[in-house]
Amino acid sequence: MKANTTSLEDKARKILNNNWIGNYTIPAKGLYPHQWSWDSAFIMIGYNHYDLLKAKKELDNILSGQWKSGLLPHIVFDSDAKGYFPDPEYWGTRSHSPAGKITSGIIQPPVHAIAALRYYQHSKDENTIKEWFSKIFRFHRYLMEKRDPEHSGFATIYHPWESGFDNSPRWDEALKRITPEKIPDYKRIDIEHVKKAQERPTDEDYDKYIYLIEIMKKYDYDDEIVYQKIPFKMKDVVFNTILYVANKALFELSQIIGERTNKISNWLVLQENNFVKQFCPNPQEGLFYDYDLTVNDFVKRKTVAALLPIYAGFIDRTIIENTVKWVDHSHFCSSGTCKYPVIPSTSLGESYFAHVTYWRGPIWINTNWMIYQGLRKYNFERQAKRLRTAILNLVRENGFYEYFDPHNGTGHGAENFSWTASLIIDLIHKCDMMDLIIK
Ligand code: 9WN
Repeated sequence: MKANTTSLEDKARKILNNNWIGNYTIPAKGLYPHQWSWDSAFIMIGYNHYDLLKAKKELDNILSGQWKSGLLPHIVFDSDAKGYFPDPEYWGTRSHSPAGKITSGIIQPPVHAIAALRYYQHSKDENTIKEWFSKIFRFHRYLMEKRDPEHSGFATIYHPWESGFDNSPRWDEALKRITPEKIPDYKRIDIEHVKKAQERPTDEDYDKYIYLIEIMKKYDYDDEIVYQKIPFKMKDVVFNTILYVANKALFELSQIIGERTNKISNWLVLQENNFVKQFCPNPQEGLFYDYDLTVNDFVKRKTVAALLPIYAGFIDRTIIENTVKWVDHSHFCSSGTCKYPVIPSTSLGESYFAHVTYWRGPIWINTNWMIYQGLRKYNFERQAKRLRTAILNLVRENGFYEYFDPHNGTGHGAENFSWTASLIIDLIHKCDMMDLIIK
């Protein structure tokens, strides 16, 4: 049966319109009243299909929060909006934030170059790409240099929030080793905005999140010192998969505007040479793992992150065939107890799987959007088609939620979530522009 995609797209556009607040789009009303970094890039990918002015403003605004060092903060705060903790003043970033802006002091995965290239493919607007290029380049240089003193080719994250997968089981062992010393009194607001507190991270998680920020504040976000002092130091496999795809996109942008590109080409070669060694201890298993620098070991957790390098598109097909066996596995919802064959954030077969708890089990649309594209890059057409149809059905039948229970598809977290809406628009259009660049 042919899906009725028109009305789904109308609904998605309406959500984006309602979350648009003048210069950018909030992720969702209530829970997230500011602008988030990787959200803005995902959101822009939806706008690229029908409103290029909004797409441009979205990226302009997130880039306006960039620090001198090149760091692109994970939140650019709306000074009028109340009701989110940690609030703008908590971060102590006034001396780093550009004039007139207040930002957080940590990063998120660098989806921006990918979104900017899509913008160009739709608009052919070279002038805007010229404006953006140097900013995005400075962010990538910050990641490839300041966040990689080991010259591995991969950025290190200092905080679970930097991964965008906040309370994923991938971070459990590392967080277990951390005992927060002095942390300020604070009040969580997030749990007031969801059906059940169980949908969000625990208070113990939050104490650790705050403790890690306290350390960064203490050293005034100085990368060299933070690198020495911070007890959470991860080569995050998803962050670095995205960084690779984004470096590819940045290279394309440089060609469009005639910039010199040696640095970017060198980054790509380094990443291609080292990726499997860094993240895949057993190519026969086909799973990719984060690497914890504090203990020098892989974090062997079966989550969607372990499948995500398919999105990079350059890894040997022989390894990726093993990865795709997991996409076809009942523990990742291809069959069995799940209503929709959409990949959950954690394998159903693991003790740490939790069906409605944020990044510990529920389905997220952005991860599936990346895997869909990865499947297409390798011509796994059957799996790609099945996944795309199932994602569209899941959202059509359950609403544009932040995340979904993999067993029955019910929505959880924030309702009318922006990146769910924007990526559904992109999926309706079959992510067609992406295929032009990444082979
Ligand atoms: C902390 C905005 C963000 C997403 C993250 C998601 C969640 C924030 C929070 O919301 O994180 O940054 O308060 O839980 O985990 O991926 O960017 O949508």
